[in-house]
Amino acid sequence: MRSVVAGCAALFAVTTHAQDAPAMCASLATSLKLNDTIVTSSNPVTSGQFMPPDGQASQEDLPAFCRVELTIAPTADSNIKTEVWLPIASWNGKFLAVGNGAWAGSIQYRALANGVRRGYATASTDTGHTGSDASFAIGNPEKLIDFGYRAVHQMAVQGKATVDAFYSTAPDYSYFDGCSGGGRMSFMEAQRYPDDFDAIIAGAPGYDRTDVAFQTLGMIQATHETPESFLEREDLELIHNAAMQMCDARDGLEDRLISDPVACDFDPGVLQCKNGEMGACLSEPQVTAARKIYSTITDPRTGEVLTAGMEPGSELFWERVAAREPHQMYISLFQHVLFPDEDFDYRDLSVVEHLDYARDVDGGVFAATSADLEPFISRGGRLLIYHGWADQNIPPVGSIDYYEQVVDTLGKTRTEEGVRLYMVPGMGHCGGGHGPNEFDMLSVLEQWREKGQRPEAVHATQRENGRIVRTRPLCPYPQVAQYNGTGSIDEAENFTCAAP
Ligand SMILES: [Ca+2]
Repeated sequence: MRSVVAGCAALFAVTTHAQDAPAMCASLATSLKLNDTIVTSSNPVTSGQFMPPDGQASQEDLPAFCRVELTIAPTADSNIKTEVWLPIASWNGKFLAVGNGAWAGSIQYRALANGVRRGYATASTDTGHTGSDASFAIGNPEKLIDFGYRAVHQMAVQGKATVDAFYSTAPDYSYFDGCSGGGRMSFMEAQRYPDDFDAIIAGAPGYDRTDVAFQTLGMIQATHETPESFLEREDLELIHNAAMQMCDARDGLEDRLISDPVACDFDPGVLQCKNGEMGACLSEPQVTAARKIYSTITDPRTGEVLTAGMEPGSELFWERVAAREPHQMYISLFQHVLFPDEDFDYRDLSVVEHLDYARDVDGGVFAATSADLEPFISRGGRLLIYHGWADQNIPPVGSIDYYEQVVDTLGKTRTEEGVRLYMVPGMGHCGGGHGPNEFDMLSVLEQWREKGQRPEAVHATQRENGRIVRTRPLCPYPQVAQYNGTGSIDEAENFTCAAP
């Protein structure tokens, strides 16, 4: 009987809230009191279209929501812009915060829109600066810390308080979803602030940006070693086709996907031109450059592996890192943060000369490398990691390395309780590529955290020109999708997740 009464009261409260919500939303501008935070504005937004103020793409088909703009300043040098979008009639009772790629520097309006469409009270932050490189960091150490980890934590704390103030109740669950730089934020939250979120998605986590920068800039060093070293688009296609030819069938099925690239030891030396051969072959300097891109990068003084290289199947994306000019995100790390010196030339970068210094300056501001997730998991925290095998920006094996470190630290049972890793064959950096790359990890995460259903196979879809051309299960590491032997190889139901 009590539950029926409580249910009626809750229904009444929600109905009343929807009617009063626009006025309630506007009043937050003066009534909402948050630590170290100014409520810049609070306005109801009617359903339909929202045009972001900074030139980002218009967002359509939105429900009515309350748009709260916060300026958070935990230090005198801080200026953390954060928006919280609160669905007025369609709230699902949950809070979702979203991450940013690269150096952040802008509110993620598309992700905010996606969140409120699905019913979440959704938050995004610019992490304390505007602009897409790290020049903000020069002379602003507190802003660097805001970017490194403090802004996302503040977004979690102030965002949840905003939810509580608007709906008069705390969210039932709080989630974080980020990819690339956002995946680094995901790791940072799970490691540093285990109370902020109930469960977290980390896509292509760039959790060790400083070490990876040596690898990524090492790739462009390799393709500029000599004038003959450069790999043109047709060379990348040549290498890609040879890698696919050798590695595709190794996983037991010829399907233009390499399900376990690490198991295929492809050597681009097979493409080296022989005795005056021209055309579809590589020069010796090109072979050397390609080998370096596939290789792990190590500290020659100690033999320590900094990070793995690229995997067979990723070659068509190499022109983003081994291009004419260095990858802006990674060169900005050295030019604006670590040295800083705007004239710093990537050709001068050396592990022996610069690694210790760079790690020292990083000092954990960027590096989210702690494998001790016990505080997070012991309060029910769940971490779902995914990474495309054809990622060119962040070596995919890094995600496996981290998973294994957690296993070493917490044991297999505890790790499986709180962490799941999905390697995605053929997918590039946070998407794209030539494999099934559409999947709904947020729903998977919710089933896990809220219903206790540990994720197994995750349904993934591949489209070409809007049409579904293939479905395939993604499998929790170390399992891979294996063909059952009958039926279409383009349909997920004909595959089973099993150990390779
Ligand atoms: Ca295959």
